[in-house]
Amino acid sequence: MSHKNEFFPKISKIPLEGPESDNPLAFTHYDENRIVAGKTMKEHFRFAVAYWHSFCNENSDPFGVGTRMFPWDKSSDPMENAKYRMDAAFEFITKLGVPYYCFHDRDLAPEGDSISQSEKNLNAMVARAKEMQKVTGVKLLWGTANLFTHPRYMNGAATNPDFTVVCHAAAQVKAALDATVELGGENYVFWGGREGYMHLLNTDMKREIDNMGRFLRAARDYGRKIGFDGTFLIEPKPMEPTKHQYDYDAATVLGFLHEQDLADDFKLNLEANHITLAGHSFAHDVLLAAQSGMLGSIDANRGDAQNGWDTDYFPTNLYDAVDIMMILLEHGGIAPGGFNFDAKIRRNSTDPDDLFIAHIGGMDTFARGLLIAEKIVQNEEYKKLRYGRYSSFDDGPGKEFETGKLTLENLRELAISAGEPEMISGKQERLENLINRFLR
Ligand code: XUL
Ligand code: CO
Repeated sequence: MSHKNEFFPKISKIPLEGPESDNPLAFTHYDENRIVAGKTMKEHFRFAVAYWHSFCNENSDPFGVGTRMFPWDKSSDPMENAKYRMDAAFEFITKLGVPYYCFHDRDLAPEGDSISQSEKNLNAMVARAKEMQKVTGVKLLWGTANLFTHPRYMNGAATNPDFTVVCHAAAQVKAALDATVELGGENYVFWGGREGYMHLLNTDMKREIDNMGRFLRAARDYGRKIGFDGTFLIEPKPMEPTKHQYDYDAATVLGFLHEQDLADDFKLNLEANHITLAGHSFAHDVLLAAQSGMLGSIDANRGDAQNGWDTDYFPTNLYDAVDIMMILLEHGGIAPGGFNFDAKIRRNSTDPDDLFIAHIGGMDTFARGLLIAEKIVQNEEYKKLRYGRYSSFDDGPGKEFETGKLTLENLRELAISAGEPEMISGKQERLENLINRFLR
């Protein structure tokens, strides 16, 4: 990295110091080479830094202007600044020691006055990113297109009632797919921020949802044509910025993918705060997707129990991390997805080291979660209480039922011969106490 563009000069590579360390700029638990359940921590998490929150978001809110200082905003030329920003991003990512990053097209390069100017800007920054990936070894977890900031998308992108807007969205997705392929991106994300409605009275819901399906099939076909062999991901969210978003939650998106003939190419990118906004626990949607073979990737962050919006806090809840890592250990892990920190430091976190501290906290939380989860999933009492409950389906008529061999009349006969079932406790409190014992 060239010295003149060093943006975090007081911070060097974040070291691992272990659980006893009080150094805020060191890892306590994340040790990328440590083997847990047959894989290194680096492979378990495939952590990624989100370009938009970390390098583009000045932390303005509806009541005030941004508070973050961006030393990389040095020039009056937006393309020059995009280059400085990229230097800052790769410096940060390598000092933190994270293997991946994720971007929107507009995070990398400013929009131009025309589609071809925007494509030119993006291509120039992609060439630069490719070079920096080569030098640093940092890789692209996923790319995406920002189809929500520009005023033209106020009524939606793929679901816009105006066909011309749909075409503009397609042009942007085409360029973002080209960029993702050029940079070796392992996944491509669709987050439909404005794919929903503000009021049903001016909305033909079925037509909009079908147009979204057509749009995604066209994007998939183009991606496969240009050699993208990674996973396409949809990131559910129930609302914000729309009143109601069509990709509401994992179950809704799974239904949509099957109905729209997209289930072979698409999986889910699940974000903690989006799931809790939909009224589920983080673990609920992750488990649902994992058990359906549709878990693609995770946007790691956290909401606030007192707020009804997308606060995007950095994830520090150990209990949640344990839940998620138990699911991943029991269902084959997250690859080729990863854990992308779609999280932002608070508006009043204004020191340059706050961005490091926030990511270190998130990584250590999940690393601790993994170490604890590994012990829990091997615990005989846990296994018996959770899975042993279903032993009546393991053989005999229960197994015949699960293999589709019994009719409703058969089941009635079996009920009569078995008599009244025994009361079998669900042991919820015992399980909760058991988990807490491992969290000590
Ligand atoms: C918005 C959000 C997005 C997506 C990518 O809530 O999560 O940043 O992850 O567009
Ligand atoms: Co996200």
